[in-house]
Amino acid sequence: LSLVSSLRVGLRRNQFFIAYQPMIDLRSGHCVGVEALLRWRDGAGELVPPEIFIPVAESSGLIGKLTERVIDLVCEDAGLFLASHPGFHVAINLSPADLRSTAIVGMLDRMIARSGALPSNVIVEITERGFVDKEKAREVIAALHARGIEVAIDDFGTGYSSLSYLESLDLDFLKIDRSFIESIGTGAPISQVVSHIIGMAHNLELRMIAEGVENHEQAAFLRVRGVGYAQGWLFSHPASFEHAANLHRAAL
Ligand code: G
Ligand code: G
Ligand code: MN
Ligand code: NA
Repeated sequence: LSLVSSLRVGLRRNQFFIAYQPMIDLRSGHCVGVEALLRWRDGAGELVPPEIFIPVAESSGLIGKLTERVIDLVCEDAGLFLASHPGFHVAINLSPADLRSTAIVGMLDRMIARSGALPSNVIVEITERGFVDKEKAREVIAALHARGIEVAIDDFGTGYSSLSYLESLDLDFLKIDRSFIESIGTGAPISQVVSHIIGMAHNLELRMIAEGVENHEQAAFLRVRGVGYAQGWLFSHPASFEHAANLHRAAL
């Protein structure tokens, strides 16, 4: 069976689920949201990494169905909690193809209507990887903003034409890629880049979410430079939604 047909089977047989990685407010240390990370346990019971199946879904045209499934799963797992926690965020990863039409806006509208969540509960993460139609992307982002849904640029600095995208798209958050966070405190040339990215985000008035924070030194470095939010193994691995909800409740 090809990977594409296995993906189709996986959709039919509900082999997909979401791991939620807590997002921490670096000033308070509280869990203020999650990123939804798609997981696939295939017919043989193996966990297939998203780095393998997302590109296949993208190139085969299945990604729209997969994104729709992610939104449905988030609604099931988190809908009730979101409806009663207006300040809590759930970040959903979109593929570049999801920004080629406004269908994604309808999917998110339905999720919000069904769950009673507020648009302000939702962040969508976009990536410049494979971006084609920038005008359409701007239209989709404008429609999301009109509802109060915020937009983050993911994997920043790992793609190409990053700077021109930052300037020309109306964004709310910049996610600092793990590859930059790893370099903090190592003295490696790349470690200089983190400070530049942070300065640039401040200039553009973008809030920041650091990815892959693994130790206190990295967290402190980011906090003193005004990075608001972080994810990473220092705080929590991706886990069940309940795990993140408990972290949030524990902080209250
Ligand atoms: O935690 P993890 O190994 O799952 O993430 C691997 C990559 O897969 C990340 O780049 C992440 O952005 C991507 N990814 C995870 N979930 C989704 C999803 O629901 N949709 C898309 N398009 N990408 C995802
Ligand atoms: O959407 P994105 O490209 O950011 O996907 C995040 C990926 O990074 C996921 O695969 C997730 O499991 C992984 N990850 C999350 N936190 C850490 C961390 O602290 N260290 C490392 N090495 N990987 C992490
Ligand atoms: Mn992401
Ligand atoms: Na990323």
